Amino acid sequence: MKVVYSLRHRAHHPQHEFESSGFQEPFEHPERAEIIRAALDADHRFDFVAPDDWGTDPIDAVHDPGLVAFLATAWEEYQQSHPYTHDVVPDVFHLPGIRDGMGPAVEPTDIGARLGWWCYETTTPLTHGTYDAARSSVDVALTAADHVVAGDRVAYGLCRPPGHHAARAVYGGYCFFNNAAIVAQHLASTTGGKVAVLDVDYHHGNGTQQIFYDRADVQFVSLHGDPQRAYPYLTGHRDERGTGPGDGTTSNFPLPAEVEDDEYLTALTAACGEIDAFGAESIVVSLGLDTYWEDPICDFALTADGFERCGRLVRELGRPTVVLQEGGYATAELGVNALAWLSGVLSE
Ligand code: OKP
Ligand code: ZN
Repeated sequence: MKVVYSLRHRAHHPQHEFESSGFQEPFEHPERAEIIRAALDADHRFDFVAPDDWGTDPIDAVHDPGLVAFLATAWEEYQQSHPYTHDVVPDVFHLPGIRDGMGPAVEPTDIGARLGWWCYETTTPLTHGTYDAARSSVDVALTAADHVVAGDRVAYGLCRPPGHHAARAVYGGYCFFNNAAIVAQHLASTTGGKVAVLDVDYHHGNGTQQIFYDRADVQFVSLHGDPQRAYPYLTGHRDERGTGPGDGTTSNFPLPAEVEDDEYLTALTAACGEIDAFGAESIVVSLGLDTYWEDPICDFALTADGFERCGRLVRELGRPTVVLQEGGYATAELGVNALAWLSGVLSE
């Protein structure tokens, strides 16, 4: 299996994460990707390839072009008023209630205010190298997709930073550009066939769902912690099924805390059934490993053996598959867990 990896991910390395009313050590840090790289590198079944440069057009195909333009210069612009700031974070957010009944807001010109226009929460700092790392994550994802278009049954993009919380015109949740959505759009437009995004990260992929919510040709299927208790709280309920031409092309499986392998695999079997019924010709997997029992910020209870079984189920769908890394914060176990999931998807 091809593994697409770039060391440019390391340029995104926040010092702090403002979460639960305090500064934490960032959960989303460079070591995550390096642990996975080392585990796959030591296994002869994986061939490492470097990403190509895809430019910004595939990003602008799913995001507001203003988002790319903003992220390209925001960190440097912020230094002019706040020199030597390592982690740039918004402090005033664009919530619709501010102008309730007074018509829509217009984008401010102040850089601090623009941060809260494009970003929706406080745990996703911009650093000096964030834009470069986020661009490389997209390149990694698209290059993995390209190998699948060229005939590989499956390819893995070791994306970092992750992408599935980035919506059309806002970033957040450790995500800047929605790697999975960019790949799904690329596959839909280059192959002309139906595409399914299967999101198995613990957190609901609100960004991917939103981008394709009215689309008949791209399905979004997600298993995740119930938004009643789990980030991002506002999306991922069972009754969110798509809209307009996309009515029925979104499927959500919110799950209870402490869910174990067997119960999870039952839900995943149902999710795969929906993909089969939709008639997807290719599949993009948003692979979060934060469903692991020891994950420090989540509450599922999957094991490495469960991950292997999950990979097998996806394999049984028998479609060309692009697997993209999303979350997973039990750092020491990430290599073993990625290896387990990918071994499952490689099985015969
Ligand atoms: C990214 B991915 C809640 C803070 C939530 C953001 C979590 C982003 C997860 N108090 N912090 O889906 O793994
Ligand atoms: Zn997650």
